[in-house]
Amino acid sequence: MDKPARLGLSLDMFAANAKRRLWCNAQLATMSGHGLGRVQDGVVACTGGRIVYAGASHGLANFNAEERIDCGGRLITPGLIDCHTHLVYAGNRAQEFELRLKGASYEEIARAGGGIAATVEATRSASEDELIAQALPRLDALLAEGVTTIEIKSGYGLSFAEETKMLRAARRLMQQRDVRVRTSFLGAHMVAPEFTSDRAGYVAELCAMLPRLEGLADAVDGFCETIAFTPQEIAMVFCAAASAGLPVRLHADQLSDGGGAALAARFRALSADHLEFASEAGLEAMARSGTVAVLLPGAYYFLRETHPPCIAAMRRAGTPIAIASDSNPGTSPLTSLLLTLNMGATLFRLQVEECLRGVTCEAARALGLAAELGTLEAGKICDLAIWNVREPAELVYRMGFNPLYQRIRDGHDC
Ligand code: DI6
Ligand code: FE
Repeated sequence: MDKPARLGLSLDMFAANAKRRLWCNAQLATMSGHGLGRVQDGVVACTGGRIVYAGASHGLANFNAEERIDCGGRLITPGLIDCHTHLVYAGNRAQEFELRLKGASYEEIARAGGGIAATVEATRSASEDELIAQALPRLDALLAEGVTTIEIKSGYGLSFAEETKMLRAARRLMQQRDVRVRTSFLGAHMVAPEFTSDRAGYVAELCAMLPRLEGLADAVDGFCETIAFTPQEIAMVFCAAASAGLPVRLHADQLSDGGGAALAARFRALSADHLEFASEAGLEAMARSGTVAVLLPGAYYFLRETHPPCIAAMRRAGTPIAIASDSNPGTSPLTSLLLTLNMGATLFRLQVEECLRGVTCEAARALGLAAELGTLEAGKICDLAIWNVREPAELVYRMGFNPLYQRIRDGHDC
């Protein structure tokens, strides 16, 4: 049970992609339907990188496998999806962390020129290759725990050239590692230093950037907060995103209730993220628009300046819930999705199935990829995580322990 997870590109991936492979003698958490979709004595069959069957072994008919993989009773889940990260950036903010330990608040540090601005300076000074080199160890930590898809935001460049540098670096990670990357344009993270006395000018500039991204971003994100952008400013960016044909998502109601949840719902955002201060009406509007609530317990834990989001209101409203690392240098220097699950359960009192759905099917939905990823179902891309555990709860319960046995992406070992 102790085979180390292999990282990097597997050389035979192209040949393996076409293969008819069968994983048998496994427990499954398919994540289809409403719960964990548990199957004892399950199998997953795959052809051409797609699942053709996932379920009880006795239900599989006429599959002529070229390769049969005995899983020894291990648990198979969909490959994990980290649907909110700021993985690409330069430098770190350990010194700010020390200031915060001495009593300074996040907002005080931001207003004094630290915070996001400090990372913007470091990121602008780094080349695209340097950004990749600095992101890789963080990415490797996530992949080692079964992540197969990751969302990465820009937002530390704040000019067209610097934002697109970040997005290109994020996309190029797919050439360096066996992972699927989805990118979000987060130019509306902070007003660029060149525009501090011309906020409206910066927002107009952002809107003008969107049609020029040329496929580098899969979505447009924004930071709606007293220390960042107002709902009116975000609405302008979202209108420009709609014109450019890009879906939106929002950092909403993290430090105060700015009506971000309702704003996201109004624009039918894929997700609204954080939501510590979201109103019940906002969460209800999100449920109606199918906007996923992405919870980020790492930021809540690390900042210690907020209260937990109101999970009870989300459950009452039926708001879909995902959970993500928010990996970033300022508020969540976290590169473990398994620890994120544990934090979701211990800090937010999420149930095991809410946590696991939050990094599989609901995370896929938050990225607009629910038709392709996030469950073990016929027709979906065959991204799997095979674990040295028997019970799904073990993935949430442990802290700082990695039971990954094997990662499978597009049907091949990686
Ligand atoms: N909310 C956050 O928690 C991060 N960005 C955002 O919009 C913080 C990013 C940072 O402090 O560098
Ligand atoms: Fe974030």
